Amino acid sequence: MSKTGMDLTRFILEEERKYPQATGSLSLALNTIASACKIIASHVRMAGLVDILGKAGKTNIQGEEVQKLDELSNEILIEHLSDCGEFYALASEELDEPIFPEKGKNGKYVISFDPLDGSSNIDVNVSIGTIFSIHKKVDGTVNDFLQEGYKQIAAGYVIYGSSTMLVYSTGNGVNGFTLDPSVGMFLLSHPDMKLPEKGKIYSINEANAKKWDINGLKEYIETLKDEGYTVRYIGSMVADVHRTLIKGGIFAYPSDIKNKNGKLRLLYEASPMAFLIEQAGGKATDGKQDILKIKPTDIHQRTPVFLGSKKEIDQLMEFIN
Ligand code: AHM
Ligand code: MG
Repeated sequence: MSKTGMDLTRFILEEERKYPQATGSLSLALNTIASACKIIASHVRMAGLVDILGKAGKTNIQGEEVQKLDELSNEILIEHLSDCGEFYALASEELDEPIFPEKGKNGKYVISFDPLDGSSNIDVNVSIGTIFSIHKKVDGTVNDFLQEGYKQIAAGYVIYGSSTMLVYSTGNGVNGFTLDPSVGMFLLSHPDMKLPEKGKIYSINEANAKKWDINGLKEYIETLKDEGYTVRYIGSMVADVHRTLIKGGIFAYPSDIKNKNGKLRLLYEASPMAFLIEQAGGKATDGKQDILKIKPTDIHQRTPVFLGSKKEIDQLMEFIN
């Protein structure tokens, strides 16, 4: 029977039933993320009214302090994830150090997240998103976060676009759910997402081309042009990766002479997206090795990112290595 239309909570429970030893911890964790992101989505929908209702740092017409949307999203996630008791520790792009919530003392998992990625796009009404990555707690120290991406228990993102979608994987394929705003439920709209073997789009900030320091990268991009590819670059990783997941092709944020490790963060941007792309049949590399094999040394470390359809990534590797 097709599961299309099934609501996320039921889908998560049905997945859990496949594992008789499951305790329900991961299901609660995933449902908590979904709930927090629904609240973030409702704030994102109001973003255009900020000038009317009050600007960040000022008070709104109710006399309340208006927060920046990325800070607000961070607080919403911290509050929900801390309260659910399943997370021993939380690491956020917005925080220098991880948080160890009181209620998560017995939690089995740690989570890294980017609460509102691409937030420079808010002012122009372009899609933004939340990205998350879950690992098992191993020793209760910062090492819990410094595990390779292939050890992720679950990873996903929520895109706040023309509709709000939650896309996630627990290592058993990738499924996408669209928020039905009339009932406030995420419904399965994109079951078992798979990238095409080859796409027609490349996505890279080509304005940086003169600074790229990777031999062969410019030639590779020129070859794609000769082969009839088109370019799409939103500048919002969630949106660019979401399109790549559906239409294939390549998304890249390489290193350059100024940013030796690129711009994107390994733990809560590159690694969860690489997990999803690989689960959907694509590939993800830093140009030398599989992103999921990188052993992190720092919570906020950066990495070059190349991800997408097999054909494009294989061809890229021939050019740059
Ligand atoms: P942010 O976490 O500060 O929002 O920055 C990350 C964003 C990504 O969403 C996007 O892929 C990238 O920055 C775009 O960078 P650029 O404007 O340099 O092309
Ligand atoms: Mg970000």
